[in-house]
Amino acid sequence: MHQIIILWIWNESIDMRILLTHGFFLAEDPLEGQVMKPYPPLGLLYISAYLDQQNLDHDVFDTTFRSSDDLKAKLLDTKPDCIGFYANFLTRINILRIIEFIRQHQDLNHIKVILGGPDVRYHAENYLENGADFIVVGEGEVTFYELIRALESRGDLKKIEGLIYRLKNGEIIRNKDRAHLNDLDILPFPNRQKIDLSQYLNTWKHRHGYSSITVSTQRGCPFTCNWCSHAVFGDTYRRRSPVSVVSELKSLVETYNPDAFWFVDDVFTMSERWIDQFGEELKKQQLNIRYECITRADKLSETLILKLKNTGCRTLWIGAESGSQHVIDLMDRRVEVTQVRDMIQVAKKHDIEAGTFIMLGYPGEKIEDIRETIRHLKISDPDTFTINLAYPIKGTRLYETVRSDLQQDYAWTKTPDREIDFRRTYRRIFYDFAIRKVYNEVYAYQSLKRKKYLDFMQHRLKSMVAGLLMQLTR
Ligand code: B12
Ligand code: SF4
Repeated sequence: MHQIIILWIWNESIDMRILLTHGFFLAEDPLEGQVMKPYPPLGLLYISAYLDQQNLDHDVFDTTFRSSDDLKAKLLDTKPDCIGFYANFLTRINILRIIEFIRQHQDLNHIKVILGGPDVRYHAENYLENGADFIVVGEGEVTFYELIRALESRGDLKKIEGLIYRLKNGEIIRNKDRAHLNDLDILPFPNRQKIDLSQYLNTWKHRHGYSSITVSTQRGCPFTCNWCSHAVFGDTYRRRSPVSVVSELKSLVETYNPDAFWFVDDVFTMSERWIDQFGEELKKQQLNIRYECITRADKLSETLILKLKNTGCRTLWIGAESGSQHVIDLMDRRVEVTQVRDMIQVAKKHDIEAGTFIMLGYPGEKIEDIRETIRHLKISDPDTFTINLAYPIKGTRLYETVRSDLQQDYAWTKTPDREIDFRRTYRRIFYDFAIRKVYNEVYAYQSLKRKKYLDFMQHRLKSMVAGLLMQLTR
């Protein structure tokens, strides 16, 4: 009898009640509310699918269409044993507030708080100091699962790769990094049935006239762009098989029938062979889709663009970030601006909507470079483009470059990285006008080309005013 009791104590393990969530509240974010292109947190749904595969019961609370009060009410109502957050730098502030709520609430402060996602690798210490218990760096599926099992059975935390945590004496333990998953096909498809995907589809349809679902086919990017965060998937390039991808697409069409897909991959055309096999598999499984993807001009050719078109690509985003080769080189983007122009033109020639991204305010960029960017946009004439101000994400080479020039009052708990300022070539306000100048100058040019004279005049006027303000504030 004695022996049985000892054995029972030895094996004692508790089932943890797990809640997976994130801290993005669409209605509380005016900027994202303007764009209104919400997508579910795919990484979280990958974790959820993996837990299901391992028969680990859990709940997912998708915050996108809810409020922070809803999440707090959910916590008070269910009192989980552990909560897993997806964190990026934009959601950090919301997540810290929720953690504070958990820590201050008597009924909740037992909860083990686990964080993963792109923001946590380089801010692990900060998060631990602000109430988190565990930080999962890199790919989260296996690490999160092993952590839960270890917590349930009081297992050895030291053995869990990819984990950072704090001992009672305050010492921070950083376990060995977990090796990247080589075979992505072993992962189950994201657990979209755990959330109400129709809210996303309806929002898209209502606002943009079509619905869209995200799918991930690759992990990692071996390129070197200085401002880009590689905190999760590193510099590798790993890809699912076309068979697996097409099977997922097919099941999504059968379940949700979206109008389009967005491949969230960093460089969709990294391998032409993969695109060929993808095309063959779509034919084999008799699937017609329409999709949008992102790539680099040096990973494109006219032949490849035609192949993309044949597989259903309707919008192709080709990154350049600047129209000035000098700035592109400073960014270590490793692409020729002329290639970008050519590929935008070729995509348009084949009736694929071409988009491009522009970043202003990169260290070393001068007013002449901004003029070059305007010229570049006029020549390449993309169907759509976005402009943002360069900001340093911790862990990137850009961050290291501007580290000593960061604004003094940068408060990690209150400032998302995109608001961090550093000493730039010109004053901060100059760039607000520069962004307006670029948009309006290019829109004016495009309006004239399309014989929309009234639009031309309006944009031209705005461009002139913005140019004047640039001169006054530089
Ligand atoms: C698609 C995408 C978007 C889409 C959709 C966002 C969404 N809801 O999914 C849109 C356009 C809306 C978007 C917006 C933004 N994005 Co974005 N986006 C991406 C992109 C290209 C793919 C994301 C993705 O689905 N990846 C695939 C999944 C499987 O990976 P994952 O989410 O990282 O998940 C893994 C791990 O992080 C971890 N994990 C994830 N969640 C959890 C939870 C727990 C508990 C644990 C333990 C582990 C864990 O395990 C997962 C599986 O291995 C990434 C780049 C990239 N390659 O990942 C950038 C990226 C995530 N975005 C980024 C940024 C900066 C933004 C914005 C802040 C930009 C802005 N507007 O200023 C906004 C934030 C919006 C928001 N709502 O939070 C940065 C994040 C940098 C950082 N350190 O925070 C990235 C990394 C781009 C980059 N290289 O710089 N984005
Ligand atoms: S910007 Fe794109 S190509 Fe450059 S490193 Fe990031 S993911 Fe790779």
